[in-house]
Amino acid sequence: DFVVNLLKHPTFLDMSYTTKFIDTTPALFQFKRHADRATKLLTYIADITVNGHPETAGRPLPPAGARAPKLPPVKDTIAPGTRQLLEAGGPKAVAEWMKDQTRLLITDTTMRDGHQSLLATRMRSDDIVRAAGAYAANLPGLFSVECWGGATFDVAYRFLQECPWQRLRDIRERMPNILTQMLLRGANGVGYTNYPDNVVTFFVETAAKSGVDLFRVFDSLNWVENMRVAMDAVIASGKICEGTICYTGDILNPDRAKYDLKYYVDLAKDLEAAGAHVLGLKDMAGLMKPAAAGALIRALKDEVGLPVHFHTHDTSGISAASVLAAAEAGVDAVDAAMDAFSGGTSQPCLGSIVEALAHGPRDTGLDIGAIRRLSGYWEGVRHQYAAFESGIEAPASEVYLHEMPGGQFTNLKAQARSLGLEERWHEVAQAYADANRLFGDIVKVTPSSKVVGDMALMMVAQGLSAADVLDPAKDVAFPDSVVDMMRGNLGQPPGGWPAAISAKVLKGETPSTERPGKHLPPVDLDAARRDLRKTLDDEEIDDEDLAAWLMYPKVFTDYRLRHRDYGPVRTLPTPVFFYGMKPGDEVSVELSQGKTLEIRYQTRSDTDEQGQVKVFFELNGQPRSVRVPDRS
Ligand code: BTN
Ligand code: 3PY
Ligand code: ZN
Repeated sequence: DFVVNLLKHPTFLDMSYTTKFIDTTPALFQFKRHADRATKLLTYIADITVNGHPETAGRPLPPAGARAPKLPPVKDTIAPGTRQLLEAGGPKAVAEWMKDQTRLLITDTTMRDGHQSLLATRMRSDDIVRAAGAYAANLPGLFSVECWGGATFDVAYRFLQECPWQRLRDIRERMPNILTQMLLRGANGVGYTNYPDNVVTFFVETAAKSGVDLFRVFDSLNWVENMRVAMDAVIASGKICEGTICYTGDILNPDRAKYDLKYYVDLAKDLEAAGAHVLGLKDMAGLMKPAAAGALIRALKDEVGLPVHFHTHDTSGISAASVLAAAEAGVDAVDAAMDAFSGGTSQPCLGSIVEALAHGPRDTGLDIGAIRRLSGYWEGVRHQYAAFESGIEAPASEVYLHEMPGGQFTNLKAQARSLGLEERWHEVAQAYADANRLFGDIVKVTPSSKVVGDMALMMVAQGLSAADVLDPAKDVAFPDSVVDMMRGNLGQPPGGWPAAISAKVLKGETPSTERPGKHLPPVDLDAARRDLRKTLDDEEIDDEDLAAWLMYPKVFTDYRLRHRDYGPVRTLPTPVFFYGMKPGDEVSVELSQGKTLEIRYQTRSDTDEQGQVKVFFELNGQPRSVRVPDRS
């Protein structure tokens, strides 16, 4: 029962189950509310220095002697790129241009899926934005840079205490020539549930204004009906709509006939008819074997008029072979991650794909030296996040059994650990496969993948087999997410939900088979903005804030309340943010253009009778001290 309660606990459900000291001691920072930004930052640094950061406690440290990530020399001119094509000719011109290229077009996913899949999405804006100018100048021939959406949106607010919109605007400003790409979960936006149509539309409009050029839109059950609102909003905004198929099963395996070649080709035609400019082929778990990639892409190129953009994950270790097969079959663009952020649950290796195709018909034309040098920067960045490494040591063919998306794998492993099931991981993997079959063999990608994961953890924790789950004589307490999905609140899978599991979960309740958004009343945006302003003591609420709050009311307000206390912590270097400072350390922090703080840590006092520690700094040459509670 402990496990069922935990699985049903709201913080577990919304994925904020990481314990955070600050949530349990809200009064801690109250008195600093009106302090200036520098004092807030010094207090934050002092607190982390004395008490550590809750997210890195007990986790591996960055390698001893790791040096700060160093950017390569950046060329002093920025050549025009795909962004200029979009501006000059609009999305259809970009699509036509894609089809005209003989070279293979490359998307770099490092800033989104790369760290989402390898480092629990924890990469901070400071490390990302710093690289954007080098991409613009040194790699202007990239097709796009995936840098926004998916899990990066809520993780920025929730765990990094920074604004994802500012990240987007900063990237856009420094990288004006390459398309920025985001991952949008259709009617689920960047969240885990269906939102009202006008909320989805408002989010897309705001993202388009703040700098997204290409929206990869998918639905977690491949239900095109549930993608239209998001796709229409992208099309209306003048940006590129990449209508996306999620790939599951195995088109080569007659036992997986539910997802055969015809299924995917029909889906592609539906997406083309729905107005997609580009066809996305999203292999989120890395299941597309090389021969399948060749056959599927040949069929799509033959039967659909759209350029095809292939995305995969390297969990199996052979995804680069699929990319090469796709290239051979005529795919227009593929995703890859910079070498230092590639492999494993992430994308295949960008530099190696460029090398493999060099001097052949699909030569990417990218500068391999520029790629190596930028990857050197990313290597330094990755070292800073050792605390978030998953510890996966080798490729795993087990992925073909469980079919977990790369972005979920490490997350589910962490959940299993928090339930004391880490040693039973292979049972979790088997249960995940069993749960998938119970649900009728569905597409597993956020948010449907989370439901299958919840179900798998429950089955392992309670020792239930698939037969036990269906046994009418056995009372099973299903996770709330499972009940929600069976009610129809994530939409409909091909063929509907199996009667057996539906009846057992819903106990006679009639599920909805309509599009969830059809029944969600529109949100009054003006009233919502006024309410939010009231909650935040009349602080200014712009469209970006409102769009965030509509999807994540608690996550967003908590972020804003913490911001009053911590100040602009996004400006701190990553090691300082996660580990504080050591005596003699000195950092330079750019608060805004032209306003820089030189912060030098000197020393700290012993803990006094009130449990407080006094921490001594030099701020721009002047002595300053702050007091923080010792909770260590
Ligand atoms: C977050 O984890 O919500 C954002 C990072 C800030 C965590 C701070 S560090 C100072 C204070 N002490 C904690 O244990 N948490 C907050
Ligand atoms: C996400 O939705 O965050 C994903 O990465 C799905 O693959
Ligand atoms: Zn992915």
